[in-house]
Amino acid sequence: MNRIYLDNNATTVVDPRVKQAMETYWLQQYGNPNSLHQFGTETHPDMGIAIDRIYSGIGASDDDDVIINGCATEGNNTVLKGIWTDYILNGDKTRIVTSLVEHPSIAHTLDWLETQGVEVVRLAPNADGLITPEVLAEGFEEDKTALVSIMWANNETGLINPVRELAVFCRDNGVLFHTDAVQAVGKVPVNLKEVPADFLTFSAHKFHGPKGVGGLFIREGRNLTPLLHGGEQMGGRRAGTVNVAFMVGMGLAMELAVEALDFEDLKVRVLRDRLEDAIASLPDTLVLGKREHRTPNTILASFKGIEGEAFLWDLDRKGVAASTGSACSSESLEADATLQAMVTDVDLAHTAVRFSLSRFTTDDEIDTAIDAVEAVVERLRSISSTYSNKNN
Ligand code: 7TS
Repeated sequence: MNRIYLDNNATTVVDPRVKQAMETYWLQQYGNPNSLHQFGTETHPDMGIAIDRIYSGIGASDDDDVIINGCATEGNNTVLKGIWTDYILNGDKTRIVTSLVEHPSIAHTLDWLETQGVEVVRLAPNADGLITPEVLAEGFEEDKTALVSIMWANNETGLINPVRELAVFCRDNGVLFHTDAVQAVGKVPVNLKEVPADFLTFSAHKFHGPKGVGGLFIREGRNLTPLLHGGEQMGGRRAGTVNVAFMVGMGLAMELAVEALDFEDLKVRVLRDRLEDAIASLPDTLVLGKREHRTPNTILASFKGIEGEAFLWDLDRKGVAASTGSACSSESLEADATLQAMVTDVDLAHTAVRFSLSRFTTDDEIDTAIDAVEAVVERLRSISSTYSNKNN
């Protein structure tokens, strides 16, 4: 059975060109880039190309910093804990403003910072599921607020926040702004020349790069105490020997993802819409979030009367991989915080399933996935007493 992967918001397949570009760093160019001998220095040109690709991919300027790190979780922790150290512990601010629908790498870090005395304001999205400047204005007191951290695109719904407006609002009010752009890079244009964010995080494995490498953009002149102290790598902003292979892989993956943005917007969107239309045409089914507000690859659907986990297991047996919201919270088998914040109907929160496509998803795969979804819905509803009682 050919397996079909529709869980690209959890992670993506590495682009074969990226894998190829990384191969030389295991057995040939394995030097430490900080070493003075040739083994070390011969890695520099490729690292320079990777950095150029990354800067150009997100529209960073030469004077900005982009720290290559281990993952977006690290980037998010670096920002939040750095802000705490620099502006709350050693400053006169008290508050970090965020949303109720952030990834656990933001939400749980802020839960911990709250135990350390940080005042955390968690904004509920508006009726469209978005955090707008109007929503932000409610939790915002510029004298108290050290940082606003709002994700660019949500990993579960695909909803895209108006990040440019949020960043402008923060800049105009003299407050630092961070955005977790993990689900935006490679799906929608991310241009830091147009979006005046101070900090931005991304992760290579969400755009067909390797797992275990990410990046943190820090705009020129912004202070941020490092999370990892040690050597002088990354200009002293993140210690630890640079993983050259992964950095090179991320650089190429970024360039390829940016090149494929039009394809993402046209081809991936068409496939997504076809799957979404088929899902939405099933009885008692709901897709969350307006299409025009979402990334082109994501569907979060709720099938009334069917537990999300039961749906996934059945679908997996038919060779189709999807997920219940975020893989980072799916082990709990509970509806996660994002869904609870997004939907008022508890039933809905327990029945939501995420389908996320990529530029490697094919027409045939979508045909097969549609057949599988229809068959699973029919089977599970036929055995679900809750559903039949409600509908008789
Ligand atoms: N931020 C967002 C918005 C994410 O979607 C994820 C991963 C991360 C941060 C963490 O990235 P990492 O580089 O540390 O792995 N999101 C998901 C998901 O939705 N399902 O599995 C992982």
